[in-house]
Formats: sequence, C-alpha cells, structure tokens
Amino acid sequence: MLIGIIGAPSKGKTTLFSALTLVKAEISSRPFTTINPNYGIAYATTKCVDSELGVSCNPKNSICSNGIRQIPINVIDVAGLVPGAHLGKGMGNQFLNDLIQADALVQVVDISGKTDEYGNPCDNCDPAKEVNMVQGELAAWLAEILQRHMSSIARRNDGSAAIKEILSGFNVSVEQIQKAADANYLSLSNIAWSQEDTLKFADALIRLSKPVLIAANKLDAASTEQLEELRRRLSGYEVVGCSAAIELALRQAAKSGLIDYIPGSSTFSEKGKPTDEQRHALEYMLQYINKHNGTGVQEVINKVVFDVLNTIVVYPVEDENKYTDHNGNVLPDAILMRKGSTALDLAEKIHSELAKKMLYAIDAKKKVRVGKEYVLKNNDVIKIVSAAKG
Ligand SMILES: Nc1nc2c(ncn2[C@@H]2O[C@H](COP(=O)(O)OP(=O)(O)O)[C@@H](O)[C@H]2O)c(=O)[nH]1
Ligand SMILES: [Mg+2]
Repeated sequence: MLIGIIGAPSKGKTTLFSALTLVKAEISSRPFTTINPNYGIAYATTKCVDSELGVSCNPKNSICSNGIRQIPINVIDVAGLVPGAHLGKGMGNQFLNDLIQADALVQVVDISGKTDEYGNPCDNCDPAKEVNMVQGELAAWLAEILQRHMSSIARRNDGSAAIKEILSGFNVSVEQIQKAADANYLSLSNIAWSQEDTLKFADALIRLSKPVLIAANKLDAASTEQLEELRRRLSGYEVVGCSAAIELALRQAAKSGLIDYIPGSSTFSEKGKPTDEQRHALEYMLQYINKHNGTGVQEVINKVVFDVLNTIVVYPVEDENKYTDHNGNVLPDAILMRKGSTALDLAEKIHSELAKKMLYAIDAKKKVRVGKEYVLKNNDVIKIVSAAKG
C-alpha cells in the first residue's frame, strides 16, 4: 500500500512525512525545499488479535508493541503544488508522476491559515481553497496525460480498455473508468471527447482512484473552531486535525531516550534527564496532547488506511490451533485487505500458487471450514488449505 502526501508548499508535508517515518528529510519555511520525493515507511496501528486469542505473538511482517500491531505502509512526500502547476508554475506537475502508484492521498493544509496557496505567509488564509486548488491541479495533470494519448484512445472501440492501458501503473480499475465516464454522461466507445470532457472525466477519475484525506496541520497554532469550520466546509472529506511538528518532536524525544511515547497516545512518561529547555518543551507538548487526545498524526495514517481505503486486517496462519506459521511463529503476519475481499483474495495475496491450488479455508477462531468465496472480516485468523504440499 502506498500513501502520497500532497499539498501546497509550506503546509508541513515533509514534517508530517518525517514524523510518520522518522526519516531525515529537509524541512524549511522556504517553499519548494522538497524537490526529489522522499520515500519512507509509516505504520498503521490496530489492536493485535493476540490478547483476544489468549496467545502472545511473534510478528514477522509487522511489529507488535504493548498489544498494538503496527503494519508498515509506504509513504511518499512530493514537492508542493501551486495554482497553475499544470501550466508549469512552481515545480510544475511532472513530479506528480511519482504519485501514480498511490492508493490514496493525504493532503496537508495549514489550519492556522498563516500560509497561502503559494506557501507565502498571510493572515486568515482559507485552507479549503487549497483543497479545491490541489484537486484541480491533479485533474489537469491526469487530463494532460489522457490528452497526450487521445488520438490512440479514440481509434479504439473499447475506450475503457484503452484508458486502462494508457494509465497502467495508475491503480485504476475498469469500474472506476466506467463510473467516471457515467458521472459526466460520456461514452467510452469510440471516444470523441472535447478537452473539457476529458478534464471532467479526469476530475471524476482522480477522485475515485486517489481518494484524499485532509490533514489539518499546525493545529497547535490554530483554534478548534477553525478545525470545525474546515470540517463543515469540506463535508465530503475525512478531515483530521494534527500537529506534525509536535509529533515529530515527541518521536525524536522518544528516540533519544528522553521519554516513553507510543505514537497516537495522549500522554507519555519522562525517563531521561531533560535540560530546563527540554522540560519546558515537553510540558507544552504534554498539555497539547492531553487536550487534543494525541497529536492526530497516527490518526491521519490510520484513517486513510482503514476508513478512506476501507481496509481490514487479516492474520493468515498455517496451524489453525496454535495460530502459527510452519516455523511456529504465532500470528506472524497481519495482512491488509480491502473490505469485501474473499479467502481466495487472501490466498492470492500470499502466493499465486497457493491461490491456484486452494481448496478451502479454515476460520481459525471458530475452527470451521469456509469456502473460497468467504468474505473476510476484520481480525479474521485464516488458514488457507490447498492441494499443494504444506
Ligand atoms: N506550528 C507548526 N508549524 C509546523 C507544523 N508542521 C510544520 N510546520 C512548519 O511549517 C514550515 C514548513 O514545513 P515543511 O514540512 O517543510 O512543509 P512542506 O513545504 O509542506 O513540506 C516549517 O517551518 C515547519 O516547521 C506544525 O504542526 N505546527
Ligand atoms: Mg516539503
């Protein structure tokens, strides 16, 4: 799974990325500090199923600490987008090509309203405006790609297949292409679209294929009223208030041994010997996370993974009684699956051979046989039984 972090300049994209991944990246108040994309790994967190089963796990593809399973998620931080990026303004939009494989996007906005759409300082700027701007630039970028290939698309009877081929790597499905066309009353057979049609189609397709969560960042410099106002304005979006700067400072303090801090929690405990200055900063941050029930950063990643992308966690095992793999590791893997996925989809995700030879599955919690078409539930523990050895 890949999550792209996008937004106008100076909103805190790189700070959020660093907080999520603890990768050293250049953070600055100058617009366009980030030119090459930063790649890193964040962790979606969920209560591990081990306590429910009365066992203690040995995770392999993920981490478990304090009963919380941490599942790795790829994240990418790209350069800022400005109005007119599709016309080459700012960094242009070529760098968006780094995002084509993203499953979902997190748009970082400045909820304090102290930076404008270009990343310049201002008073009372409207963060909702940035959301429309970025959406428009994304649509224009996609429309441009389609437009470039329009003559070859138009030659084909089956426009949806042609578009899917052009957008290979984009993670778009034929159903999404169909929906985007239907929403604009456009025909996909022998496509003859105007530029405006293509733009409308691209706008719909980008919304369907790259769903966006809004991270209302810099909440430490804003009021909760500002956050509520943005939520009202962006009622179609999941909006999560956060302070990437505080999360980054807390994770760094934890890394340097000053505090014990579990990302996402609303408190921490001191353990090192902070200087007076550090103590002062820690007190401020403790107050903040007490008041806001955490920094919101972990919620950003969890909401985009579980809510926006409709994902559940499933634990495949080879021994349905001990919940282990063939090496005896208890609940080794936590696998993210889209809601509605079947036991066969899970087998496919583990190994295509396993799926080919799959006979049935076992719900290890209930110790009952289920068919290939069994629809997986969150926290299911599943053994895939196949005709292959093992
Ligand atoms: N008050 C506050 N400032 C922040 C926060 N996150 C980032 N910043 C500041 O915003 C500026 C731009 O940050 P950066 O991460 O480089 O933004 P980007 O251009 O969107 O990648 C820097 O001065 C950061 O210190 C936050 O949560 N609160
Ligand atoms: Mg940046």
